[in-house]
Amino acid sequence: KIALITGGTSGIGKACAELYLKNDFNVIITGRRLDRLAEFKSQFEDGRVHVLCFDVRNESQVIDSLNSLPEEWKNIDILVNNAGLALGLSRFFDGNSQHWDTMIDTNVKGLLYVSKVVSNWMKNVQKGHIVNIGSIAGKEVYMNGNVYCASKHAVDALTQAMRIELAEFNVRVSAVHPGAVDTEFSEVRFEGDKEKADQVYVGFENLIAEDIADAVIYITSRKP
Ligand code: NDP
Ligand code: 8X3
Repeated sequence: KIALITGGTSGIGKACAELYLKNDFNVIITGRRLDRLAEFKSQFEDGRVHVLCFDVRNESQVIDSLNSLPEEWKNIDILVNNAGLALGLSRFFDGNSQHWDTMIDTNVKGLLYVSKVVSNWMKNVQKGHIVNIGSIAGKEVYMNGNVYCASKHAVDALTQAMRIELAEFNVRVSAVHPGAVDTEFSEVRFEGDKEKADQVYVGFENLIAEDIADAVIYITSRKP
C-alpha cells in the first residue's frame, strides 16, 4: 500500500510518514526542502520511500511533479494533505497581506491542487482515502488568528465537499483537527523567532506530532 503525505519534511507530516512506514506502507513525501527530503529517504531501505520536491502553491509544479511519479507509485491508497502554515499573529486591520496570500495559497489552494490530481487517480480505481489536516483553528476562531483560522475553516468546508463529491467513487475523506502541536509551526509563524515560538507551548501540555500521526493512522486503518 502507498501513502502520499504532503509537507513530510517536518512535524506532523514527517511523523505520519514514519508511522506509515512502520505499518508496512510505501511512502511518498513532499516538501520544498530537498536536503530534508533526501535525508529522510536515506534512512530507509531502497524502494520504500519516494520523494517529490515542489511548492504546493504552484499548480503547474504540483501537476508536473505528481505526474512524474513512476506508474506503480501513482496507485495511491492514502493521501494526507498536511502541508500548511500560519504566518503572523495580529489583528486583521494590522495584518500583512503577503502573509494572507501565502496562507490561503498554501492551506487552501495547495490542498486543492494536490487533491484534484490524486483524487482523479483514486476515482479511476474506485478506492482511496484522503485525510486533510485541519486545525482547532478551523472549528473555532481565536484572537489574532483571523486569516489562518479562515484558511482552516476552508479546509473543514472542503473536507465536507470532497466527502460528498467522492463518496460514489468509493473514495473516503476525513480530517483531523489538532490543537497546539509542538513542531516547527510556531517558528514558521514568527519567521524564525525561536524565543517567541517557544512561548506558545508554555503553561499547558501540548500535543506532539506523533499524537496526530496516531489519529491519522487510526482513521485510515478502519474497515471500509
Ligand atoms: P511544520 O512547520 O513542522 O511542517 C509544515 C510542513 O508543511 C513542512 O513539511 C513544510 O515543508 C510543508 N510546507 C509548508 N508550506 C509548503 C509549501 N508551500 N509547499 C510545500 N510544502 C509546504 O508544521 P506542522 O507539522 O505543525 O504543520 C503541519 C500541518 O498541521 C499544517 O497544515 C498546520 O496548519 C497543521 N496544524 C498544526 C498545528 C500545530 O499546532 N503545529 C495544529 C493544527 C494543525 P517545506 O518547508 O520543506 O516545504
Ligand atoms: C495550529 C493550532 O491553535 O495554534 O493550527 O492555531 S493553533
